[in-house]
Amino acid sequence: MKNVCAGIWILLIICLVCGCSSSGQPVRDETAYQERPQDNENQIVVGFSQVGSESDWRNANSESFRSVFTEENGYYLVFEDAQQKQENQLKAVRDFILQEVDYIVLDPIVETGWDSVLVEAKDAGIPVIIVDRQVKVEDDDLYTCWVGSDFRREGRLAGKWLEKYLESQGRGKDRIRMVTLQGTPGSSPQIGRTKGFASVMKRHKNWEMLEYQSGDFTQAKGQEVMEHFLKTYDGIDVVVSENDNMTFGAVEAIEEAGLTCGPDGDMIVLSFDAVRAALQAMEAGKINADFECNPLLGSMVSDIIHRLERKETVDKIQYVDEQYFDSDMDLSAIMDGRAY
Ligand code: GZL
Repeated sequence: MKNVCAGIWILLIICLVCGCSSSGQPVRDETAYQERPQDNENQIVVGFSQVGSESDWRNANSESFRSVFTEENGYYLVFEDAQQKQENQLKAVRDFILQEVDYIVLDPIVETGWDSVLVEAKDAGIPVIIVDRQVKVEDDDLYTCWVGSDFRREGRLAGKWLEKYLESQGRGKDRIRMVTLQGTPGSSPQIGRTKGFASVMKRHKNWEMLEYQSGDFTQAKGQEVMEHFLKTYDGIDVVVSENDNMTFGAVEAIEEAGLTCGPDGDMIVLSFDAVRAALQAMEAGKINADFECNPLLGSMVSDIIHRLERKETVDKIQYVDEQYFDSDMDLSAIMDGRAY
């Protein structure tokens, strides 16, 4: 293993001298800075640039890395929370290069803007593994592989579920007025879920998408956007919300407006992620269906790194298994068996 002590100490001294911690700067996860081992030779040093901590999904995703990339498992994890700012991720990757980590793991907040920093990592001979969201780069050889969800499939599944549900309610030919709370603009889950659902919607002339607006995957923004939709449009039939935290905000706004949602409500709510709190909200009758996005990527990435350590090849694209849930299912049994 590359001895990263010198690089890290230089970086730490630079930080101390220039006082680089101010609001909006990358938030270092102090737990990642466990007592630095005298010698990293026996540890695989991994630099992980995480999007932020904007959602329940994100927290489960971060935990899946922290719980796998431990000293006991032979790793030294340098965890950087970018607070949903791409410039913080670019800085984090350059820090990792300075520290001469053995691997860089990047969850890119949006798909574009990564070419130059990935060229720098390649020139430094550091393999980059992309997780969760995807990058759009000129040369796909700039990263070793990608692990995550099929976001378009998630969107298609939501559209197909709605088709069946409306038919079952005798509303297959009704005029259906919809709104969509989108995720972070330009992120793979936003692009994929929007396009996937739209590929089903175009089969239905009676479905009308009144407006798309980004709630940036957060609960607060989701509530704000839903309040705007409720003020602007009468008779919304369906709310498509591209993650559970925006859904929690949307439900708040709907109920504060004196309306109801879910299987017995004024409007149908379709959500994405299927975190525990959302399944509990579904059990309480607030959400009709939730399309899972599996955050448990840590062990998959660790397996990839071990294969790379053994000089084995790895698949370029690796999807995680996912399903969906709706209010007709035995949700308490499902929740008992789930890690998040
Ligand atoms: C999807 C992930 C998204 C989740 C949101 O893989 O990137 O980001 O759907 C999270 O909850 O904020």
